[in-house]
Amino acid sequence: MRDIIGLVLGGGKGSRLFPLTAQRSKPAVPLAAKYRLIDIPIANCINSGVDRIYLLTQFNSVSLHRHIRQTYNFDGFHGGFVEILAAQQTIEGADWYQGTADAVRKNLKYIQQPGIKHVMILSGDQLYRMDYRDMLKTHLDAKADVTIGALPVDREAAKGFGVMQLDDNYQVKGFVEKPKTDKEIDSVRTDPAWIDSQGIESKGRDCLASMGIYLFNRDLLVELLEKTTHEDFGKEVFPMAIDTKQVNVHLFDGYWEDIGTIKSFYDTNLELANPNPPFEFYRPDSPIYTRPRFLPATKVSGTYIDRTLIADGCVIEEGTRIENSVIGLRCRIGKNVTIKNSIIMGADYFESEADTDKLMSKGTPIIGIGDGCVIDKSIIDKNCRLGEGAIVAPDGRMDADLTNPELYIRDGILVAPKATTIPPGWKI
Ligand code: ADQ
Ligand code: ADP
Repeated sequence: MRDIIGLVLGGGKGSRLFPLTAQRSKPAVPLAAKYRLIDIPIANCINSGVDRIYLLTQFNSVSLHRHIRQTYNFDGFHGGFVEILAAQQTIEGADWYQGTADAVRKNLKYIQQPGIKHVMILSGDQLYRMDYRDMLKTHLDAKADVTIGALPVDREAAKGFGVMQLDDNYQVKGFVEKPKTDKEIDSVRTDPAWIDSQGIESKGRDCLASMGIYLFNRDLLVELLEKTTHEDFGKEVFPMAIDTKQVNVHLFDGYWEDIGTIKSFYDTNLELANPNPPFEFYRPDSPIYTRPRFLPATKVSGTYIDRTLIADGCVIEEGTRIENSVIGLRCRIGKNVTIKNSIIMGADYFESEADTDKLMSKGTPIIGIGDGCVIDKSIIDKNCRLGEGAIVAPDGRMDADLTNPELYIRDGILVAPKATTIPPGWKI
């Protein structure tokens, strides 16, 4: 694996995860109580022996930089690194990455360094565990130019992906990005019997979806990007490359979720709080890493808690009830609070007693969830202040932008952006 580098595509405009991406770049969005999105592809790289990793992102938020710097330190003998390649500091400028291929093109100089033969291109917003060594083996055995991770999906799901069709030599001969009509899907359909013949139960699935995981021969990648102005891999690069290059697939049938929208992010996080979650963050042979923090254990008293993940450094007081939820780092949850079906991301820091005394004397809520609050179907980003007795829930609304306080409802989920203050007694 010494001749491979990993390139993680850390986010376009981030609009599908807004407002979680309002103040931070997408890779820094907190996940599963104590991780961040970027920890997933980086862990897969490290556990597969890919230890030279570039992270392409649109803006380099302070929290992303701190997280990478404090988490991923390789020793000097090892030669590994994780480096952030940010398009720029803000989203308005001219150098914004225009698409996935354009983002890679703008960083070709890093790929062209000596000793690199293969480039692994990964998405920054997916939850899965994969050993990329298996994918490299598939790629080398087939003497392929490019290998694409492929997941069998049904026709309905296929509409959200790049869909591939293979010829008799297992090479990709058809590629349609996000097919809309049945006719388009039929044009790239795969016989389920073929999927069964590969040792994967097709269970009615008749499409091969691109997982957005690409292994390129370095020189070919450079050639494809230098000779064209294609902006996107799925929309332009692959549909063109399949005519002239050997594009293969690496089949995968494990747990894999795209977490690039508020709805999928919410559903995936809550699924992780189940007693038997579909994805385990800890596995001795391939753990997911994150920043080591020196936080005290969580303190809980007189509380009913069910199907919930709770991170370190929280204080949860009496009479509180928490169900089917994710509670992030340093959460302060007051008395007689009800939290259901929600993600509370926690806080970046603990407020001192002097600070909280001052805030309370002015009637400003302190960071955390005030006594008597009720929270349902919501995502409360970090450092929010919920005043006593606030009722935070979408109240049946599906999509709305609220002001004063600034809150957003997306797909029936209420989202409070980072550091929002919700006054005591507030309700929608
Ligand atoms: P999408 O996920 O819709 O489809 P895209 O929006 O291009 O594709 O995102 C791919 C990854 O690149 C994501 O991690 C995204 O955040 C990141 N990204 C997007 N634009 C970027 C930019 N300008 N700069 C940096 N990073 C950027 C893709 C493929 C499909 C495939 C699905 C699988 O196009 O063929 O089926 O991924 O999820
Ligand atoms: P995480 O712990 O989730 O990785 P961050 O990296 O965003 O969170 O920030 C956590 C650390 O940053 C805290 O331990 C603290 O040292 C510092 N920090 C961030 N914001 C503040 C703030 N407003 N005041 C004081 N310290 C802060």
